[in-house]
Amino acid sequence: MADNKQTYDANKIQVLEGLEPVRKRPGMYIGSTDQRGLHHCVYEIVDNAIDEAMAGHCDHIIVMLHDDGSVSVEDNGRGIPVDIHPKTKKSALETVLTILHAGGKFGGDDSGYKVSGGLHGVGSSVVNALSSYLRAEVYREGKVHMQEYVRGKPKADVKAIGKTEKQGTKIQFELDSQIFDTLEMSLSMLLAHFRQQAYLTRGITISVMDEREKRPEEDKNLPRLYRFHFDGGISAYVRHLNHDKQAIGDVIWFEKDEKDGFVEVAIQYSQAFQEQCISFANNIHTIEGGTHLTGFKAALTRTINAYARKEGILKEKEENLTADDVREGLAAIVSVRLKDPQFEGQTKSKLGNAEMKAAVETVVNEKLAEYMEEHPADARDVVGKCLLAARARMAARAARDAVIRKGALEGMTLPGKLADCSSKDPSECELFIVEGDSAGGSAKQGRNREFQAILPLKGKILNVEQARLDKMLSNNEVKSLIIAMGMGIGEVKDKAKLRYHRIVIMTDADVDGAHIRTLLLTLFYRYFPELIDAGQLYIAQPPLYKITQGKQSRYAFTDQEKEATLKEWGIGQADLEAEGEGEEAVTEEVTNDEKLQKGKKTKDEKEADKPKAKKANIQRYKGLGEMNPDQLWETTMDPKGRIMLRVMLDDAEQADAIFTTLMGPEVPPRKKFIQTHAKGVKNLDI
Ligand code: 2B7
Repeated sequence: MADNKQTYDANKIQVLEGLEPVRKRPGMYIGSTDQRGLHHCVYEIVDNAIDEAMAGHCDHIIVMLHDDGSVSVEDNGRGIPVDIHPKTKKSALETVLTILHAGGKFGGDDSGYKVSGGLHGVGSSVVNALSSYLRAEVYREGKVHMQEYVRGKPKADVKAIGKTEKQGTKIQFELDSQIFDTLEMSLSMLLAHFRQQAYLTRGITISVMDEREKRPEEDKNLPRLYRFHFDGGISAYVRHLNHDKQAIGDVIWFEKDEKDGFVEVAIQYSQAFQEQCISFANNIHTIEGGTHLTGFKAALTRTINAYARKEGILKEKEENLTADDVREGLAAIVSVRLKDPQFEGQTKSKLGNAEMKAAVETVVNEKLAEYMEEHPADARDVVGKCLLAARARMAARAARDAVIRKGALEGMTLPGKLADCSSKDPSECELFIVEGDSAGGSAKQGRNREFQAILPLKGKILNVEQARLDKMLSNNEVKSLIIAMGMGIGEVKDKAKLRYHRIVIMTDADVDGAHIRTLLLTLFYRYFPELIDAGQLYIAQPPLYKITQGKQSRYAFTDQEKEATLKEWGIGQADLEAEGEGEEAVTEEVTNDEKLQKGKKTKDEKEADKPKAKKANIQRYKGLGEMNPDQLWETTMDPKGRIMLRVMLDDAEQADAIFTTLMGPEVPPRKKFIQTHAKGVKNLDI
């Protein structure tokens, strides 16, 4: 009896846990308190609406970014119940929003594993805890019910505030500046997520509206209204992934309920070389893959080999196609739903449930074989593509082996133009990849040689999107970079040997610089994605302007910052030197000697020393080489003052689409991209 009582109490305590722990350790619940965590909160609320949709009660979700900084999410589901819950003596609505681990208790029908998201319904209370204000409205049985909260605490009981014909739930919340480092949402990142979620739940509509007056730089050119609706679900997703590639056959789609979970797969081949397999467990993007993906790959290899043998396309003496061969040019979505997903790995984005390997394998073996039987023409084209990949692989391997054997990488001495740092502890070392010798010179003199290494690259590097590994390795710029990084590439890659834990791309703020940056990003995205996943790749942000007035001067990193400074210092057009040369006053070019002489004052700095009434001057930096080493250090390289963008692959397939468009062999889509984005290119230097 005593035991029983204890268990009962323990259960009760667990069920009734309040929200204090969430505010104390927000990272435990939402991962982080940076922008990612901020977005995560929006996703948690939307996940509940998606669950309601997956239960078959809701088909439209509206997400709004309001001008006051709040976000609202509305669905047309059944509405969260508002009647009093017997245990908590509070309304179900209040219970869902104020009690941790209350999730699932009000699910009504036991929908089992048909859930999205990671927090299983505790998400709403977590978001409530982290919001300085939250307002819930429930439209149910003809009435509007409402409750407001401040930092998770109800201001009053739920009350009926009016009548309505509507059904559903609306939650509006303002995340708490006491908790988050930033409150600025990135529309582009939210959109990528909602688009993905809409693909995964076919038939639902997710509308997104951005009503903010002040928008972050990256959102400035985006429309304010979006509507994601895909009747084709993940088939449409695959079609989207291949939209500018040359497809081979139709999208192959199938789904099946297995005893351990639900499996849905869509695949389509194209003439591309790269593969794109994106996997999900309960709508969560499993970036690191896991058992479901392993099962998929195994079944794909097995089924295609079996078919090729049976049809005599693969001769008796020929070797089997490898797993890599059957994935060249493959776009695939693997989506599973299961009761108790276990997420493992560095970023908790790898599915660990062993039973899902067999589940996916069984379904794909059965359904893919069936499809190939029924569509022999497509099946032959697919096998043909895989055979081509196999032949290319064998040829490339021979070539690459020769390159590697010749010692192109291993045991090769560091490239001569690398100015290495003195520290040998990779965790504190940084490698700056700099465009051109003159910028390289400034960087070499300006750096802290203790932990910063400089690798100047000359001119255009190879476009790796269109080259195979063996050709890539014969390109000197690429080779220098790979040797400098020290971790090898392809089959001989070993991340433990990476010599710098931060890799920084530092290019000019002009069109050439942007091109080189894209080429480098393509190289990293295709061949070193683990560095991007680990957050070790950065883009340096050199200033665009230096504004000087009298003795004071300031750097501006964007046009907005420049304008703000001019305003703050009361500088009008008339106060600028060298008027009449377009919008900005252009100063004389700084000579090379001045650039390279460390510490020596540049002409305009000397000018600035002279007492002058109000005359002001704007120096526009066209390239890194125009900055003297001190300036480059102070503005761009000094860890204390610099701003660097971390390259992230939150939206890997979007990046893939951009790389394919910009770097791939097809000209028309590239032209289109450049035209539609040309407006966004500022400071176009021609
Ligand atoms: C596990 C908890 C969180 N819930 C319900 C019912 C409907 C419902 C919800 C929701 C986000 C923003 C607008 C069930 C489930 C709570 O119990 S949560 N709709 N939408 C939502 O949060 N949207 C429900 C059974 C019968 N009637 C209603």
